[in-house]
Amino acid sequence: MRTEQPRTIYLKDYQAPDYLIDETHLTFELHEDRTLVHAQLVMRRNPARGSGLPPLVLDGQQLELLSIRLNDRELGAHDYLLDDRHLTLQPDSAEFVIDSSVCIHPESNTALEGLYKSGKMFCTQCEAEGFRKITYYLDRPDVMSKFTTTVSADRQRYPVLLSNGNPITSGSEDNGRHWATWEDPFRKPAYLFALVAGDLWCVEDQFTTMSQREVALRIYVEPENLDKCQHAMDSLKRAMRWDEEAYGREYDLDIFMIVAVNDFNMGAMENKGLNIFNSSAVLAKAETATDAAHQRVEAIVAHEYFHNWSGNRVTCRDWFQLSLKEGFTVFRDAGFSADMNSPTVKRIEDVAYLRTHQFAEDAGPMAHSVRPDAYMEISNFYTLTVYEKGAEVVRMIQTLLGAEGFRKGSDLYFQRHDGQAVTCDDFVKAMEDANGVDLAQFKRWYSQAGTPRLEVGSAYDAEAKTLTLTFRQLCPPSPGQAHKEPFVIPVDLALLDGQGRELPLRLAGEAAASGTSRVLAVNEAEQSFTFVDIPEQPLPSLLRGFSAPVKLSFPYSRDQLMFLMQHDSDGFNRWEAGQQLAVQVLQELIGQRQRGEPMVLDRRLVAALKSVLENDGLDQAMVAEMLSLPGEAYLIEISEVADVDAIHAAREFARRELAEALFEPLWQRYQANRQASRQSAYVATAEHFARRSLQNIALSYLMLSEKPEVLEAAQEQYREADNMTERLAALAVLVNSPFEEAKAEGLALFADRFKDDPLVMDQWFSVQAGCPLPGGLERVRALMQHPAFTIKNPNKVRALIGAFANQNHANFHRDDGESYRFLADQVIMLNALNPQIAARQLAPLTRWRKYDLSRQALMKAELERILVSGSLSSDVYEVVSKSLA
Ligand code: 0A1
Ligand code: ZN
Repeated sequence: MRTEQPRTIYLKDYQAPDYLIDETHLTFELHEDRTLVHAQLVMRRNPARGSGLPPLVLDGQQLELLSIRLNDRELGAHDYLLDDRHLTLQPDSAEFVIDSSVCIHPESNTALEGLYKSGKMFCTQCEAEGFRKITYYLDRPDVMSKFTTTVSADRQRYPVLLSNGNPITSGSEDNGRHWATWEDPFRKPAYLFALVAGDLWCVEDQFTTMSQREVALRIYVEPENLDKCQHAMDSLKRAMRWDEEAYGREYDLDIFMIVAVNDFNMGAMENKGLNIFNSSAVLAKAETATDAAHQRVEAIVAHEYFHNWSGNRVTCRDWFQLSLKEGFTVFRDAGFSADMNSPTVKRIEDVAYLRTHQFAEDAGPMAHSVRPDAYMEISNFYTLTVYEKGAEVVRMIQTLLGAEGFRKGSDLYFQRHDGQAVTCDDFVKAMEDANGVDLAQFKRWYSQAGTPRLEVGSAYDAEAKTLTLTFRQLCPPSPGQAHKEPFVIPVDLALLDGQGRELPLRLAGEAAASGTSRVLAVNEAEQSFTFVDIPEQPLPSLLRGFSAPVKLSFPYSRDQLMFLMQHDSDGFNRWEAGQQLAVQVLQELIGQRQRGEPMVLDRRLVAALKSVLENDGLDQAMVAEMLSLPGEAYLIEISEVADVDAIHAAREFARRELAEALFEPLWQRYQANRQASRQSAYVATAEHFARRSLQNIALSYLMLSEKPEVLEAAQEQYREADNMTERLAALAVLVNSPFEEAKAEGLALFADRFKDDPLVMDQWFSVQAGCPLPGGLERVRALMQHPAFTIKNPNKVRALIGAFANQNHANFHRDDGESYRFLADQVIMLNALNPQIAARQLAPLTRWRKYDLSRQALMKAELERILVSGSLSSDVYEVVSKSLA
């Protein structure tokens, strides 16, 4: 916490460290009321920085210094400078050893950064700058050191003592305490350090690597969760095999451990050999976790595992390079999930998420490039832009180079930079060198923020049999970047004839046609491409698979979109055509509503979804995706000024009309799938996910009919389901329905059954927080008093406050501003407890420019109130001040 304004750190100021730390020897004495940390650092002058001996400036925060030695000399207060962020001393030789002892207080650490307690266990979170809350250190990712760690604690309370690397020795003391020493043979930055101590049980397995080494796999949990680890373990083994096959990456230690903790700011953390997970990202079994949760566990387990190469073996030089590891690793985990499930469905989900949330970030006051060039608080830059857009940038490189060229590039990258801390430029350079290409212009994706718009026009010349596509790209200004240079935009496309067949593609000037789909690299502000030998006016299928993170516009008519929905050979674009059709129809309804006219649904949307529902040849997951109307958040994102009430009313109206018109086919699909669910036990496979997702979306439409047979079906599904996917979906439709009695009964039964399972109670909170019926704020306030709620647990905050502010648009944007006031109150409270979570919960208020003037004023007033509310963390200060600027 601070009163002065936080400093801005700039990429252009980067300098290599003055000193290096070759070895780090840590000893932790864990006690209930304090922890003693002794650190021995074997250091030397960085030869790359010249020969003099500048002062050594160690990072350290919230540490009580007990003693410090330089070589064998105990230093007194006059030998060093100490402030609340640094300890500065003067080395007298190029090689030296520092010994420090500090006292810290994990037992009262509510920020969950550094060493803290989650329930009864000790654990750490050091990325990005948490290690400086553990000991005095050069806490920056380009300082890599070999760590040995000894942990000592009470044997009864903390029978399990873990750290990175391999266990070396352990022993007991007479006083009821015991200790263990771990050694990590790989040099690593401090942000990858981890320690865990607790009464943990583990599920064990083994993996044989591609060079036949045996690796012990362990997932540590509290005893009540032992039965929820199998899915994560299976996912881990699949991920290890996949990384060998897809990237040639083998695991490198003899043991790989995952620990589940209940209190965690993010999803999980890739600490070397000792991944620490938010329990929500590792625990899953049919009865307590939905299909979506199972898929999230599979993806996050893989993500953290993949970091062992993209992040740990090759790490970041500085935090501006965060996307080097995060964008690449998200890209890698997406490839894995695509291969394990349905690639098209995975792509649809990722794109829907990106367009709704990352595009909004890119258009807001916190917009930044994939490689930012300035920050106040690095924790604020674990963003959708760095992660999700960063992954899109890597994906575009692959699209431009082809799968083989990309693999050559990644092989070169890992080989060239193993053991180093490098930059996004180094990554791109490896791609260039392995393929003999120049990606200089492409690199603007790393430095320019904002979402480019790509406007495409087409002109068919029937006489010359040519089709000319004209591309115009423009990227709106973003904070600090008024003008943007043209991007390289890979546009994957095909041209479809009247039967929906792909035409052979030959560009003017080319000797012969090659293939029926191809990638054009659009790299100028305005540019045309002419295809020859085109026998009839074709319909272009553009940006297939969403080949670039841009806002595409092409003047498709609704009939053309319906044609693409049926015929496009690119599955993603079939879905996309349906979404665009729905957007057009919904925007028309929104307009009618705003003008006070009766809303009239374009029946073409009904016809289109009817044929989707009746198409037995379509993958059920695709049917479910195509039935899902664009979400309110997406409709808000694409509005100039978002009229939340009209958006909500129009979408609900469309859903009701569709439910009525399509009742029969929905009911058939529902019953067939529910029947199949009844007949087979739960399995977490793509086919079963697909079946249940169609079943549940059908139920949510059917329920709008308010017919007694549907209510009965929902209640039956709720009571009889053997899995959380069906049970929660049934609860959600009850909660969102007018059947007060059924709703109250469902909620009470659920809470009673799952009151002791915090992750299930999170889902119970979320379903209610997201309910758009009037009175949402009052319901959320009441739920905050529920015994299962605590503001100190980030999952609870996200489940209740986050779900309300981010998903319940109708209630969050009520016109008296009371929900804004509520959110600001929570942010002020969280600021003192957990700044990272406080800053994240703020996001919906920062989007004030999207709304009408009256709401803008109300939202800004709350931001201003936060700004003057007292000692703000750098996390909250940065977000509030930038969003008011
Ligand atoms: N590197 C982790 C994410 C992570 C980042 C910061 C954290 O604490 C502030 C925790 C986790 C990942 O990408 O999975
Ligand atoms: Zn990551």
